[in-house]
Amino acid sequence: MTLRHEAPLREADPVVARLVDRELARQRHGLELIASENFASRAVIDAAGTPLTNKYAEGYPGRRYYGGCEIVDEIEQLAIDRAKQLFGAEHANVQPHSGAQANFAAFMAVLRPGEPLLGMSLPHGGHLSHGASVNHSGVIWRATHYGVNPATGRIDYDAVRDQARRELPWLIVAGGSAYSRIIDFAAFRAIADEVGASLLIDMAHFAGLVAGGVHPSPVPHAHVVTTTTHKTLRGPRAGLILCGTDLAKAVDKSVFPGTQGGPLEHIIAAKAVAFGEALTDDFRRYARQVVANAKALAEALAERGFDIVSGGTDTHLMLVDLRSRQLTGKVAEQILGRAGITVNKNTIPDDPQSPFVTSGIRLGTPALTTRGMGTEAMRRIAGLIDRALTDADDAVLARIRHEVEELAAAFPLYQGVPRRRRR
Ligand code: DSN
Repeated sequence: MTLRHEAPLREADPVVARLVDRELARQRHGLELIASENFASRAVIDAAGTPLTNKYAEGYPGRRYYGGCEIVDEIEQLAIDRAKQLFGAEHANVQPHSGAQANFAAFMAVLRPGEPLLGMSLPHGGHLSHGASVNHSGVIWRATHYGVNPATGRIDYDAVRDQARRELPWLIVAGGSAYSRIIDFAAFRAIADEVGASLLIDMAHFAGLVAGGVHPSPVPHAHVVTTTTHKTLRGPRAGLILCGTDLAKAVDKSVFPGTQGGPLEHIIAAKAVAFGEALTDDFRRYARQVVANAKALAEALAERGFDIVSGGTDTHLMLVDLRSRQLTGKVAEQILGRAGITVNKNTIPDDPQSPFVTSGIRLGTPALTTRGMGTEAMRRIAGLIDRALTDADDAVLARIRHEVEELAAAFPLYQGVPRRRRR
């Protein structure tokens, strides 16, 4: 092996190393309010960056298509066992590379192409992979969508029942990426049972809150539960499927060989680490604080005159309707970005603007809570957001950016990841 092959990134490829440094600095010095992002622990990142990436392991523990899998078998089994314990599930498939991959495999396990599904509409807070027309799920399956009640910003379960009776879907999908209220899983199951549909809950956004015991679990209600592992759950960027033993074989076959080849065992090791972390009391405290912070941020923004869709939040996220401020989501995202506050523009229910412009922004507290911020910091951040969106003058934004950097510095991130010294 050449010396170069053994060299650390900084020496082997300074161009990439410098870009990684710049991204780390961006994460350290700004305020991360994207609701789907978080800061994985050093242990999760370490596990993801291991020589496990070298190993092919198509198949499942004890049933692989390659030799030399005895150690990755133990790793994958550990991840499976921890996922089952964490969520009280009968079966876990830890191989999906992402949430969208998990959804595709789970849909294929319970539906054939062309069959009807009913999911939450993307502009009302659903997800692309739930049958949106621009996603292959909307091409492969006959998808129809329910939304939220425009007056309340909440799911109207009677309206969903009426729609299900009309459409007769074979799969009902609940969960999404911009719905801030606790979903009534029992109501969805009753609707699914009435029309003879399977029920899939995508808990990608709130999985960490379920794990931390501050949000009801969809597992007892759904036939299949899918999730990402990197949002509130704070693991590596990847996916997970949970189901009962009745669907275990169909789900496993649908992930491999149905939709994926070799599993990413380095990421599965990182999932095992994250599931282990999520089983601790520390994580339960973290999940409680995520929700308390979201409520504090939503309340402080509302006090400053911002319209929060549905009037608040039960979870880690909120959707801010900016129409009363005469701002689009696109412009607000850019202004806040200049102040060092990272958010994403987001459609609001029945948005008059296009998805590239939007009338809202989505804010979430998982990442800042990981840094140790509490409700006082949230109130301060609401003030910074208000000032930036009231007067987007360069000098004002520069002053706010300075305050953002001060606040970020008071809650250090990845202190143990210093620049490596040259040998
Ligand atoms: N992109 C994710 C989110 O931001 O919610 C969903 O896939």
